[in-house]
Amino acid sequence: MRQHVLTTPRRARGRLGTWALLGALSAAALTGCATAEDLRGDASTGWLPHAVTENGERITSLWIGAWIAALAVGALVIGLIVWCAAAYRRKKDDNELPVQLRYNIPIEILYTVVPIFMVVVLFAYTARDEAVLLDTSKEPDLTVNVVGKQWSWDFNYVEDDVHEVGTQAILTGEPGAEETIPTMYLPVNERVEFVLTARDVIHSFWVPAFLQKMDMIPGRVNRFQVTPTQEGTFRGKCAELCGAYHSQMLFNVKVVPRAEYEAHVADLRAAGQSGLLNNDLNREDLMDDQLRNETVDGGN
Ligand SMILES: [Cu+2]
Repeated sequence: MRQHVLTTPRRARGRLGTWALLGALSAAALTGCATAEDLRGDASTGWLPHAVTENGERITSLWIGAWIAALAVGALVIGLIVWCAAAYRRKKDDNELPVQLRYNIPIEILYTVVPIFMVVVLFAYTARDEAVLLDTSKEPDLTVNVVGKQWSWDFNYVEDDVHEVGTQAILTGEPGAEETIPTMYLPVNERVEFVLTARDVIHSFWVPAFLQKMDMIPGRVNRFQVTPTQEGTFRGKCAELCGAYHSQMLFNVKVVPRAEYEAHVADLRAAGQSGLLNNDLNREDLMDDQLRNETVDGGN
């Protein structure tokens, strides 16, 4: 009894410590994902981040609809399995094999038609939304050519004819490291077209708060348009494993009033960042040049 009294508090303390550690770990994990505005989703968004673009509502309802359909099908299937196992379980006096059935045409038709119907429904909703999300037929208010490179981002503001060269984030955990991450400025409530290209390998342009991402493929041009509707600073990252420092391929997006955007463009121009960066910086071209030079040298 005495021993019990002695050991209980220690065990309780140990458990408390475990919970505190778990709490601290999950807090660290969660704050790592959250954006500056804390857009963390809840039940109303199906735990997606709260959207900050015009497309957000459409994407969120596609997501929630897909989950409702998946959960309903899951509940039905698991329910049938449990019911089947319970209702047809081996009874006390069952000593023989049950009647063996096969080639039940109605059931075979049912389990062929129902999955096809499910795929058609999911496909139809996805196609309907994708047609809108990937529509680039409207004239954008501004165009930003985002160039992915190992392991950072270049931004070409096409209409304003200025650019920004990003350098890789060195995340030390020290204050000030965040400021070294390239930042894209976008005017609020204006339609922007992202023209996505890559200098070396495949990257993926992802602003989690926009709920959209798209691959950046060397030698190809991908594009999509969004209209940010909420001011703030949002995080961007590469979503395609692209080498050793993929995790530090980060950027920020600042959605600001038009005047602030124009001030930023003026700052870039004042810093001598006029004109657009071109494809000469692409590694493929550099490699081609090197190869050509070597061939020429070899011939001499
Ligand atoms: Cu990348």
